[in-house]
Amino acid sequence: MSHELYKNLIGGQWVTAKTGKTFLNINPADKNDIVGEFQSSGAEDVDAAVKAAEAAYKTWRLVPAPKRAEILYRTGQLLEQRKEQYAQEMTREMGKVIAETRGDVQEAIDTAYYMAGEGRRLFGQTTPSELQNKFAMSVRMPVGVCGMIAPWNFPMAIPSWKLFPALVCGNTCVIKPAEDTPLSTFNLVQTLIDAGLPKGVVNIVTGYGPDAGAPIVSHPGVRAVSFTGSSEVGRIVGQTAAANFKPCSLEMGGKNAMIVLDDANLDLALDGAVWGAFGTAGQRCTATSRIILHKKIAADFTEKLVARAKALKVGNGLDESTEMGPQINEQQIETSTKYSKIAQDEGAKLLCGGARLADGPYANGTFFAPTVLAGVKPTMRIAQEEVFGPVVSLIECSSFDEALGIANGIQYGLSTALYSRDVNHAYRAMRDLEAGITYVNAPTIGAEVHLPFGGVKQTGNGHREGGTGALDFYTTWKSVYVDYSDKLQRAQID
Ligand code: UN1
Repeated sequence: MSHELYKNLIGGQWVTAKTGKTFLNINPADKNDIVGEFQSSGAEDVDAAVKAAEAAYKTWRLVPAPKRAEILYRTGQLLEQRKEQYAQEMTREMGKVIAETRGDVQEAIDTAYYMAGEGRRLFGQTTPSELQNKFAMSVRMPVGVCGMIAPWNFPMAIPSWKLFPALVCGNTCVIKPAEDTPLSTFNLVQTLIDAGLPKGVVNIVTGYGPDAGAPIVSHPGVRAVSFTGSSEVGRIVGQTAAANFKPCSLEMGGKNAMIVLDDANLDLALDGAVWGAFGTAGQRCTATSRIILHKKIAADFTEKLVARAKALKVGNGLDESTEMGPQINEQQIETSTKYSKIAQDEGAKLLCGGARLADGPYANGTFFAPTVLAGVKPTMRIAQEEVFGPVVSLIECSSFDEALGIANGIQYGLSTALYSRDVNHAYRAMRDLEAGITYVNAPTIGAEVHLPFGGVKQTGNGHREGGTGALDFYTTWKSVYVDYSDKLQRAQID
């Protein structure tokens, strides 16, 4: 089967990498289906992309923000028209089911409209001056060239969280999509171009992280870095950025807990657990990977969850009736297999799954069976470490206080959920769960783009994507004083 060759986008031109090397983008549901061939870029390619972004910045920063926003509105409209095509292509490269890839494109559409609205706000502040006939204000200024490193699990939504706020604020960008899912970033950026984005404002460089991502982080021309991925890589990105005094936004791992108390609506909690743990085949940083069950309802809930997990239809995500697609690649299969084994070695009980699906329709893909582990203790590795697969651990508790302690007893703090009918419990969850996101009577996944997204502890470094937090990252405050007294006025002295 022939496939298309994609090139880097630098200064509005499609160019091959200086390395002369390429890599293949493979459909995880069918390894014989090659989605495309992409450039394996290196430092030289990154340097050219940064220079193009620096050149474009000179004019882009002067385009009025409402005009920059018009391009985002048109991008939103075009994405609506192209939603089905882009969703199909995303399922082909990433594997998640078509309903979810439509949702991924929808998240980019929502972000386009939300950030376009900011073009007519981008509010600053006026503040009284301590001196007469002097005016003081703080205005948001763009940062400059922003470097972006995106993950494979939300191949269009997450690049849109990074690109759209950066653009409306007047920055130019160099983005490196994940190696497993570059096509969706190409589709997103092509849409921006079709909507009127000038040349060089967004540049794409594809390739392997250490070769193409690292030079973005360390390049002196890149003024801010936004990274979504593992905590392991995020630590390196953060340290490199810090060594160069660059603002750096890190969104990393999770080990998200759902607490189900004995006063919960159990059917609702069950629906939430299935969606939270097995949606996107567990490959969300917000995925439910620990379910903390009150012992009074544990047996009943466990039995029903296992029945639901076993009944899930796993397969090619392009089939509308499929409920769970493949894992992204062999490495993720290895991780899910390894952790299923570690859990059992630690004393957990495997109730279903725990292994790759390799027969018949699964033979050419990277499919893993929905996995439920019971009898998990909070200190076990399976309860502490991120798997990023369809593997969920059940932990029993005797009280709400104990559940809160277990939920908080990890290094991560992204998303959390509580199922309870008691309003007092709901407010305590809001206050006491150590996480960037808490849901009450809803699963740990499904954040909306106009609210801050991010986490505490080793999940992030304090920045937020989504909401106005994104504007804080992609702008820098400038304080401006205008003295109209026609004389020297000395602050703190006169
Ligand atoms: C991620 O898992 O990296 O909240 C992002 C959610 C989605 C975004 C997840 N809207 O589950």
